[in-house]
Amino acid sequence: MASSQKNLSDYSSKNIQDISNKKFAIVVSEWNDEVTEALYSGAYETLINNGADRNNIIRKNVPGSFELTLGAHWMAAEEDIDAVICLGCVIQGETRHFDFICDAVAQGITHVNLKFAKPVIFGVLTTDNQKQALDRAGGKHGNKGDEAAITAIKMLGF
Ligand code: DLZ
Repeated sequence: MASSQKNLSDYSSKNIQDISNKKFAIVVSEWNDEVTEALYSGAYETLINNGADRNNIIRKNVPGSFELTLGAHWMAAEEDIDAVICLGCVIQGETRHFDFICDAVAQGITHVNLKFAKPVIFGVLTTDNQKQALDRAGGKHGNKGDEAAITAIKMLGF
């Protein structure tokens, strides 16, 4: 297991369960793809390391983080999907675009959670620059993709 990959037991002894029959959708934003691909690798490997079946992990791409909400909605609407993990990276620019995207995706994902009563995980980095993002996508601050996967597993054990 790579050093950035986590098992559930690294975080907590609670909610450990068999996820071999659980079906996951991972929705990945293509913006800042160096970061989001690293988040995806972390999330995917963490699901596998905790017992998920690779045939039960579906990946879908969306153009940007703003589209994560609709991508998550489409996946959560599938009856056989147990949890959705949304991965994105929004980097502060010179305009207020950052604020609009961050607010929209946070509220949108919250709404999808409640509409479908399924875990829909907010694995979106919101950083000042790319370095901060890479530090959190397998760098010195770990991998938020791992944490998003662990969060999904823990919520399935609720
Ligand atoms: C337009 C835009 C900008 C400026 N920055 C980002 C970003 O840092 N991260 C991200 O995921 N997406 C960005 N986008 C694209 C928007 O999320 C969205 O795809 C477009 O506004 C079209 O709806």
